[in-house]
Amino acid sequence: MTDEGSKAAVADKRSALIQDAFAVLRGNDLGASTKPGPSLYPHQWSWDSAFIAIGLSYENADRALKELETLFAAQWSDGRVPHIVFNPKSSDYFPGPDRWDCSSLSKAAPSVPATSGIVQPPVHALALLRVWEIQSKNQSTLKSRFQQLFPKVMAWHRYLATARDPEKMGLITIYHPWESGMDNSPRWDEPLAKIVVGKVPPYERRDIKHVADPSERPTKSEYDRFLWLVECLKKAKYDDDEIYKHHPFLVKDAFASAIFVLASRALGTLAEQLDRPDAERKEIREWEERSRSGIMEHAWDRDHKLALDLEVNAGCSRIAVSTVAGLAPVLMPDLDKSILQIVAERLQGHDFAGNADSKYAVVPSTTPGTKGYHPRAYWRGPSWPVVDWLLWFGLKQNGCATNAEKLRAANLALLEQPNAHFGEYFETKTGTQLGSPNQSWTAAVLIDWLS
Ligand code: 9WN
Repeated sequence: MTDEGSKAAVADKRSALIQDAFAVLRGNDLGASTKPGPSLYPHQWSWDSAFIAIGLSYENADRALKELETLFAAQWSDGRVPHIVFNPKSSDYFPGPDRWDCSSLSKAAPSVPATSGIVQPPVHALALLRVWEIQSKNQSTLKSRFQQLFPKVMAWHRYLATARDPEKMGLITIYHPWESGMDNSPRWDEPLAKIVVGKVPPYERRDIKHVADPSERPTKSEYDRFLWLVECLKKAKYDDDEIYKHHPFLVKDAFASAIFVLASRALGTLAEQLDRPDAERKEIREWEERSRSGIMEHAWDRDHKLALDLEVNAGCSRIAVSTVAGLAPVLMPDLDKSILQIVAERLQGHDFAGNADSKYAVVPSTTPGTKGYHPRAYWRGPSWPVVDWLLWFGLKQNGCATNAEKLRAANLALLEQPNAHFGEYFETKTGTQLGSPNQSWTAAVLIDWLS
C-alpha cells in the first residue's frame, strides 16, 4: 500500500471507531443521563458523567449539557454532588438507595431523585469548560444554560474547599475509598486495615455477577469495610462536622485535590467568559492557589518523587504507596518547571508508562511490584484510559506536547485492538480488556482523543 493509501486506511479505521464510541454512549443513554456501563453500572455516576459530557459535546451540545444538568439537579443543598444518582428503573446495583437512606437521614439531600451520600473527584468544571470550547460556534445560544449551571458548580467547589478541608490545608478529605474514584487502590490499604468493622447489615453483592472474573473486583473483606464506612456515615447523618469527629476513614486525597486545582482554573476561565462578578473570580483563585500550595507543601514527597495521600487520623502522615495518583502534580496548570520535569520523567519511567513488561506504554494504576499490586485487580495494576486522559491533558497544558502525544498514541493503540471493546480497564502486560466492556467514559475520552 502507498503511504497515502495507508494513511487513508488509518483515517477510515479511526472514523469507524469514533462512530462505535458514539454508539456506546447511545447504548448507555438513560434519556437525561448516561450509565457508565451497560450492566455493571446502571445509574448515573458523578465523575463519569463529566467525561461523558465531553464526548457527547462533539455530537450533541444539548445532550452534553443535559448530562451535567441532570447530575446537578441532584446536588444536595450543602453543595455536595452525590457520587451516584439512582435510576429508579434499575435495582440491579448494590448498595442501592435504600441502603444509603440519604433523604431520611439528612435534610440536605434531595428526596427525588434518590442519591448516594458521598462524592467523587470534581472534574465537572473542566468538563463544562471543554463543552464550552468544543461548542465555540454555539456559545451565544448555549450561554444561558452555562449561566444556570455556573452557580451550582461554584457551590460544589465551595463545599469541597470548606466542609472537606476544615484544616484549610488545600487538600480535600475523603470519607470513603469510593470518593477517590480509585476504589480499591493500595493507597487505601493502610487506613482500611486499621478499621474495626462493626455489625454490617446483611447484603448481597451484584457487581461480581456482572464481570467475567469476580477476582478482579474487590474482595469480601474489602466490601465489608466499604459497607461499614457507609454505616458510619449514616450514623453521622452525613453531617460533615459529625463525620469529622469520629469517622474511621479520613484521608486527604492528593489526586482529587490536584483535580480540584485544574477544575478551579477551568471554573475561573468560565467565570470570565460568562462575566461573573469579581468576588466569585477572587474566591475561585483562592481555592486554586490554596490547593496548589497544599499539594506541594503537604503531599509532594521529594524522596518518592510522588504526591502522597495523608491520613488525617494518623496526624496527617503520608501514605507511601506508588500509584498513578502520585503523578497528580502534572494535573496542575502552570506547574513549576523543575517539578514538571520530575513528574514527567516519573510518568514515562519504568514505574509507570515505561514499564518494560507493558505491551503498550499506558500508565498502570499501581506500580508493578508495589505491595498490594495485582495485574488484573480493580485499581491495583490495570490501566484506565480515562485516567491517562487526565494525565495527557495535564502534560499538554503544561507544555509537554511530545510526552502527551506518546501517551495518547499508546492509548489509541490499546483501544484500537479488535478485542478492546471500550473496556473499563486493561491489563498492562497483555492489553487484555477487563471489567465492563462498552464503558461510557472510555468511549468519551476516545472521542476527544480522535476528534
Ligand atoms: C463505586 C462507575 C464507577 C467509577 C469509579 C469506579 C467504579 C463503583 C463500583 O465504577 O466504582 O462507585 O461499584 O466499583 O471505581 O471510579 O466512577 O464507572
